[in-house]
Amino acid sequence: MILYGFDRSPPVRACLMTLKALDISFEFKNVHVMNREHLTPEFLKMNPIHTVPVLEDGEHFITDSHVICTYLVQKYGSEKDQSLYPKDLIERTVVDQRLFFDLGVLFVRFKAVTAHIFTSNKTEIPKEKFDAIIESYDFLETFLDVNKFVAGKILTVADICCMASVTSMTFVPLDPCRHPKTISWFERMQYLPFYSVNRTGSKVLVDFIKQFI
Ligand SMILES: N[C@@H](CCC(=O)N[C@@H](CS)C(=O)NCC(=O)O)C(=O)O
Repeated sequence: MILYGFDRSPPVRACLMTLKALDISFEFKNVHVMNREHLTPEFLKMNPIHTVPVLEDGEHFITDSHVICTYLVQKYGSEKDQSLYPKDLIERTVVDQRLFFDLGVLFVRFKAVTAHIFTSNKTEIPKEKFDAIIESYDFLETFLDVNKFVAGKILTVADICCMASVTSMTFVPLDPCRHPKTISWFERMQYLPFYSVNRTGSKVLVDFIKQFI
């Protein structure tokens, strides 16, 4: 099995954490987006929409981190690991909702900042983009106000995907008065054994973004 990506990318780190949580061995092939390595004919054959991560498993190429993480649990997770993507329809639907929340809200608001940095010729990042990130923290806080994890009482791939995004957005700090439950979740997640593979890439990315703030 091969994972293509680079560790500054939040979705790639979500897959790295899931692979580690499941104790799966794999090969990591660096595809550096900043060097446009995702636009080569070979990469476009694997993923025509030219995003990382891509997972190669046998003859299959699987794209989108959320899909990759749920695929990995279902195909390679032990019986105990299945709780990361519960089989119960309602529990799974809540996990899916949070995965789509990461895909459509957290990651999009993160990407609005990086897109500005890369396309605006270094002009100031508009305040609305930071406000949108704070609002996405508010949404997370409502999920975590009723449950210890983002999709319920137990850890799931939704926590892993959301964590990869939130650690990439810490150039906008969580507010202890406004987001106490999110801060507590954030701290707890960092103690989990698989978290180590998220650390370096997220720090390099956040330090890079901070230069523009
Ligand atoms: N929803 C996708 C988003 C992937 C994504 O946008 N990755 C960025 C890197 S963080 C990328 O590959 N950008 C290059 C491009 O869109 O051309 C996922 O979760 O895998």
